[in-house]
Amino acid sequence: MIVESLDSFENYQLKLFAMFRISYYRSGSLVALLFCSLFAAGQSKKVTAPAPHGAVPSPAQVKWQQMEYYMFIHFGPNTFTDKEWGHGDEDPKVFNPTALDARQWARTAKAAGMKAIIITAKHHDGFSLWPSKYSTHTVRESAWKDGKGDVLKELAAACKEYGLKLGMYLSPWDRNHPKYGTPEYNEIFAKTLEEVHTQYGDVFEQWFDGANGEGPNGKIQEYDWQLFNGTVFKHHPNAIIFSDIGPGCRWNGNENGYAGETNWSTLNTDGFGVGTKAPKQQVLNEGNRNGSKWIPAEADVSIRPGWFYSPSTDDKVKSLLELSKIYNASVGRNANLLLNVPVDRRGLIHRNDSARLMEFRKLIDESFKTNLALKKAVVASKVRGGNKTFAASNLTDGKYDTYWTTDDEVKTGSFTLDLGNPVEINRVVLQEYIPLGQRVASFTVEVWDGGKFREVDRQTTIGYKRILTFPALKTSKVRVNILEADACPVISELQVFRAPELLSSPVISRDKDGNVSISTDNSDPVITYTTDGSEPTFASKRYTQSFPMVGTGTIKAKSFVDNGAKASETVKVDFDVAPIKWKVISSDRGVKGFEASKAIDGSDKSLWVTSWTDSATKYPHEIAIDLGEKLSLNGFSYTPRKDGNTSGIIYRYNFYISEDGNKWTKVLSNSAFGNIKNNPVKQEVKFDQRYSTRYIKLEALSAANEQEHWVSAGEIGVITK
Ligand code: FUL
Ligand code: CA
Repeated sequence: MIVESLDSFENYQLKLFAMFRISYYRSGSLVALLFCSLFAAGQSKKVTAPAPHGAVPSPAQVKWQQMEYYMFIHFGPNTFTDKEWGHGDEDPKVFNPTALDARQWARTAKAAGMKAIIITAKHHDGFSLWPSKYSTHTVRESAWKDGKGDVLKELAAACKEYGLKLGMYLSPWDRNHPKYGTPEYNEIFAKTLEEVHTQYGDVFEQWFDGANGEGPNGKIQEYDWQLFNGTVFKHHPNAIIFSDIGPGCRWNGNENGYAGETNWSTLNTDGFGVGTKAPKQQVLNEGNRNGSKWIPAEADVSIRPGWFYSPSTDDKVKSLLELSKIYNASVGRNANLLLNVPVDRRGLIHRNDSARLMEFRKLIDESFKTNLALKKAVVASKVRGGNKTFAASNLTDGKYDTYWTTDDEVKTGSFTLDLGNPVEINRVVLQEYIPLGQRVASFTVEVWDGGKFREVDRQTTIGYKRILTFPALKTSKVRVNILEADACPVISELQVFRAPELLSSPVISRDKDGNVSISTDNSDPVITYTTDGSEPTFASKRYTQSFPMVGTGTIKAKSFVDNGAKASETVKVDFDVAPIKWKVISSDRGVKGFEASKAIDGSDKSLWVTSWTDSATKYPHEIAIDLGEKLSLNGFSYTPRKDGNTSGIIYRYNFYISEDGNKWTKVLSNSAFGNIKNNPVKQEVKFDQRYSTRYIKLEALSAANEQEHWVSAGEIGVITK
């Protein structure tokens, strides 16, 4: 007989009691005795909680996980020089915010629903946002406040005022420090850390960047992680240390905010290190099932295309839909979300970012405001020891610390939530009780369609929090089946919600001939658009078929359904001249299917790739283009492949112009696309001056993946605006 939940377990005992009473009357004292001992056993049996399974989090890691969402701030000389990776040779005087207000940052983070701020106290350029004794490249040498300012001090005070925790990003890679690349530098870096961990109060997280390149003297540093971690722990024993491999939390393996659909909080670190010695990106993204250490994932992503502020990205702040997808794929996949909001040249968070953050907060609040499962009846196939402490009702009591679980040897099971009358839902949230470890490896969610249960999702891991999203449906019952677990499942919560649904925005594209198409995945939409920069409304021009836009221009489009009652967010695309008359004239033509012409066909999905099998082909690789007419160029763009593969992505390059395609003038020498490997977004490079030219040439000098000898490009374009 299966015991259906605790309630029915109690019924079962009553039934037994009744049964035995009858038997007692029939066959006398023997049965009565038997019954008494059975009943007594059922009553007095002490059912203990499951033992922890595998690696488990420290109490500090549990608290950290419950923070879920906090702010990253990238700020420094790059903010003023429009770079992603500064060289460390910039004049510190460039750092000169005109209206810096750390209270505005903290106020914004708080209002956004975030729990903390992590600041780039020192990025790869070595510039320190505090007057460090161990560097001459700091706020002290800057023009800001006549060298008397201290950004960390102002931020620490602001965080305290707004009840936010403070975290420190410090890059061990230092392109400024003269001692970088010598053993002495490790001591210097440890002293630097010491300043940050002794002068600004509590630090909840220390963020160690894994990037490790050359210093000013061309040498690469061997980092002393034991010394660095030891320094942090000496002053803040409960700090969570982030790096590729923890020990507190791990890099998520990408910079787009998406944790693995399978995401174990455990990781095997033996034999691994940070940077080039890190586990494969997929392993960082998914963790290791039954890994030896508890090192949960943190998903870091920027609200803009780059990590640092640039005026050119003021209109490229991620949409609400993009942010909500990121949230569901990070917090909703057992990772914490570290969302970067770059501070601008005034020293303030730009209104476009803060406005979006407020919309996002509102969406999250509305999505998870009403837990429709709260206090609703839930029945489980099995309950540990039949004991009330572990009853299925714990799944819907709204408390993380109470959970449903089964007997040790029972590793599968199901529980069914009864919502009463059918209600509309589109989110299911599940939480494992992580102080006892992560256990579930496979599960399904089903809904009652009136006649039978229908599967709506099938997934692998749950972890601290799993958010499942699906199109709204009406149901009265939700059943979760745990199909596989490494130990008896221990589930804290089952919650269901009806979140607001956002209409997805249209996608605007243009082909080589300059024809613009707009598409959407919404059913039965009306798409309207404008070409004069104005906001499209339901009454704007309707999109029915593709139309030409061969020169520079801006298109804004929007989808509508329900006769205009519901609208998507607006999408905006700026086009430069279309590559109609362009031709590749270089000899390095790529391999079959990946010809150089694919880099100028208007689509960043088709690729130019040079031979990756023929090791005789080596850098440099070039693409020379005849623009078909003389154009006044302000810069060029390089769109790396976007298929998730970083193979052949260019890092260093020269750029040339020519009147005739024979004699070339180098206008950019040994330049680099900073951070392109981890964040492969479109690179827009501006020249120092305008050049009028008919021919251009991009000469790739090295790949983002050092060992590769080939090159790839999604698209190459020019900037004439
Ligand atoms: C990377 C860095 O190289 C980027 O510039 C950025 O700081 C990102 C968060 O981490 O490793
Ligand atoms: Ca609970």
